[in-house]
Amino acid sequence: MAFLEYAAAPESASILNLKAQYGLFIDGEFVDGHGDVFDTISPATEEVIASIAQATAGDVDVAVAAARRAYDRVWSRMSGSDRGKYLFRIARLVQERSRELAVAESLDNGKPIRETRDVDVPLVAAWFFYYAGWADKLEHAGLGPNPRALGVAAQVIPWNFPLLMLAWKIAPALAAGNTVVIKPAETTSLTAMLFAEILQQADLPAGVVNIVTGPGPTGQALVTHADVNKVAFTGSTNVGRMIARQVAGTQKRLTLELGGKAANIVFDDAPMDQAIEGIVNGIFFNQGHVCCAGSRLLVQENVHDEVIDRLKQRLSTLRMGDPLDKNTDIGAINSAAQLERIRTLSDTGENEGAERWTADCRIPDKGFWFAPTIFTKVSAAHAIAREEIFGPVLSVLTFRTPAEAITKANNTPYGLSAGIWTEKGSRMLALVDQLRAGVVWANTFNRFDPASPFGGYKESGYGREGGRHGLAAYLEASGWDAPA
Ligand code: TAP
Repeated sequence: MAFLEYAAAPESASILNLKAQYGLFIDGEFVDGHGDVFDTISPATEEVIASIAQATAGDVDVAVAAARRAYDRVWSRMSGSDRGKYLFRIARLVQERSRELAVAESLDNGKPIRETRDVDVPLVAAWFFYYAGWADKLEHAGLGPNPRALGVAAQVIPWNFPLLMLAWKIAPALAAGNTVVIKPAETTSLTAMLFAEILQQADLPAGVVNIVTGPGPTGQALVTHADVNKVAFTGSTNVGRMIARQVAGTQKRLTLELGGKAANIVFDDAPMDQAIEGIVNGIFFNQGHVCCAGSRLLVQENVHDEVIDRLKQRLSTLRMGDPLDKNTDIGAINSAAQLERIRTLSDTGENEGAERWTADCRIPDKGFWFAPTIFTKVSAAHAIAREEIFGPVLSVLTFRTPAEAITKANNTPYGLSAGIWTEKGSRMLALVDQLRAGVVWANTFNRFDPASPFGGYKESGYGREGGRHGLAAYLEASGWDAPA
């Protein structure tokens, strides 16, 4: 059955009022910068959306100096309640411009408009509302009686949730009293530019947030800058390792949110209708470009065939196609490079002996697409069971006993998240204690809330984002009593 459809660009794109070219956002203004420009394209059509400035090391210098000035002269002297007012204002402006932000994010990233409209953008607003509430209550965060801001925070984010990752970084940093220089990923800088417009609308004092666009070396210039007090990085484990080496022995504090290879564990007593939806959401939400994606399905042996049959049926009803069409379930892969990585790892899976299933589909001529894929007969030694694919590819392994499920789930260098599907509350609690994962979902998956801390164990990084734990990353705290 053919389930992939690609519609012509719908009208929703017309609500955007984009500029042909975006500069850097430094000291409250868009400036040209001293580097080249690069094109940001729609991954669904490969059409150029806008061109964006590439910050040089000199531009990064200017941005850090602006953030330092804003910290010394304005932000560090402002009361928490006044800082909170700015954050509330930003949250409300995000809500006001939510439709536009959702369309721009889908256009630039390739993710379906239903997700940007219902998940990404509402969560961006929720993050600013949540941390706005903390700005005048820091002494109650359990971080000691008089927690102080660190100073200038350098933040580098990936392309999979461009605006949401920006909110996860900027909201707690500002609430805690820091100023920011942030670098979005090269392929998804567009919504950061719209966010800069929102900062101007909110009258945020100049220099409190600065946005430097460009590729990896721009990020490197930022995180290695001598006048930065804090580095917060979300991205691949390899780049995270490099940054940790560069930051070691300096004044900078560091938090890392890195990769994952989560186990989604389905027991034979699971509420099966919910579990099937949870597996689909776990790995096919956002085309699998999710650090906490449930990319390893661990299914109890006696229900393996039933689960796989039902999954195939469910996937055959999904629509892959135009990200701006609200009937689309699965959008485009973010870049040609990421598509190549997904293809290579999937081919390796097949060559190593796993069984590949892909639903019948028609792939558009233009753009970057990868049909949802399931691999069965996967063993723990296979590359597709070990390496993060970061795409719509599910690797299925089996287990017989809970102990075997735990062993297999923990058999990964990563430790970001995990899922459990069972009717037994006692089993959930026992497993949660034994799973080496920062977040464990039970009978649900991919749920996010600003009040809930998120972060990894092992090679998935360190530090937590979200909740009052997330404030700790941006405060010099004394008398820290670890929040329960
Ligand atoms: P990376 O290649 O690591 O890129 C992340 C960011 O770092 C991008 O802005 C990138 O710039 C920049 N960068 C690249 N080289 C750098 C360097 N030497 N110094 C400083 N910055 C540098 O990862 P990605 O491909 O964008 O994202 C996918 C990875 O991120 C996956 O492994 C995924 O699991 C992880 N991720 C983790 C989380 C959490 S919360 N744990 C969330 C999302 C993604 P350019 O993109 O412009 O090159």
